[in-house]
Amino acid sequence: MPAVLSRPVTIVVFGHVGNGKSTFCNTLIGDNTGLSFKESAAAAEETLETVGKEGMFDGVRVCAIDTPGYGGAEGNTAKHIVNMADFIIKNTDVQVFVLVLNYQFPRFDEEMYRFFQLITGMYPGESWLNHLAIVWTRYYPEHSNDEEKNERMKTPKVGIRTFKPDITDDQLNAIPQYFIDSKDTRTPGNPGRNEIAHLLAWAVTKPPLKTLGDMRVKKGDPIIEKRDHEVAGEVWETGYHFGGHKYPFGIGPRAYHHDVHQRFTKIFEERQRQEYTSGEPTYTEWAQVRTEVTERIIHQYDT
Ligand SMILES: Nc1nc2c(ncn2[C@@H]2O[C@H](COP(=O)(O)OP(=O)(O)OP(=O)(O)O)[C@@H](O)[C@H]2O)c(=O)[nH]1
Ligand SMILES: [Mg+2]
Repeated sequence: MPAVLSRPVTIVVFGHVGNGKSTFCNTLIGDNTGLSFKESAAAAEETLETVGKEGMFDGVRVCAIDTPGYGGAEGNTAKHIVNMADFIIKNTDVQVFVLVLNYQFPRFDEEMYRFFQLITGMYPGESWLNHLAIVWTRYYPEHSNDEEKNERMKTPKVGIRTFKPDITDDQLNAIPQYFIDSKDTRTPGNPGRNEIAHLLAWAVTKPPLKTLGDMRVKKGDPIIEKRDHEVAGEVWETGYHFGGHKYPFGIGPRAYHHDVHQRFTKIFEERQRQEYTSGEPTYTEWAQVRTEVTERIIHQYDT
């Protein structure tokens, strides 16, 4: 057996919630049942713990480390991220990081920058970006073309340049990008498998990244310290209700027996305020959480 196979190629898989990290990890370790790493069902059942598992992909030993996705509803609290950082820091075999992006919904946002900062903080003496690859999931070749593919490939480049403005074009172009549809990559002969084989051939050449060993996530790392809700206030709407329809007050048919004055209160609550150990708080978008309706009969007709 070649020396290179005596230990598994060790890969950390990260990216936004639901982009297909766990599914990809299962493919990487040759688990066609999809049971090794918990894949989310239609609605959501996210990976919350960082887990590493070993298996084989076409004769290559692989250790895949699955992480909780960024941007989860509430699962991704500081606790899970600290766990993940701890797990990765202690694993001195990590060779490469794979960022999983969704071909159907490309994005590289602020949350991603924090993840990049976090990883940068783990490998102080290393240019870990040389150990980074991109895997695009939900890539359906029959519904795409080269132009679109090239557009997609710019997304992480633009993002990474924003994160690290002094990165050169050559460095950015050296970050390999692969395209798969995880629904098919478990079928032998699928082009996605070829992409993964290329990814592994690249990963195998990367020596393990050197961490600071038992380094703890230090103050100044972008870890969420505090998270709380802020309430924006309330928006009031009054209306008139008849036969299941709503009309602005004063317009609409008169009810046969009674008019009902209905007051809708839309409560625009909740944006989340997050405070990082490193500095400024950030906010999520305002989200409307509920509508309250109160009713009062304002006129009772004689029958
Ligand atoms: N068609 C298609 N579906 C995919 C692909 N990758 C993932 N999915 C589906 O997307 C859903 C989410 O996949 P997961 O692997 O659980 O995603 P995840 O990134 O691990 O999600 P979290 O753990 O919640 O962050 C599952 O229903 C997968 O079957 C893909 O390449 N093509
Ligand atoms: Mg998952």
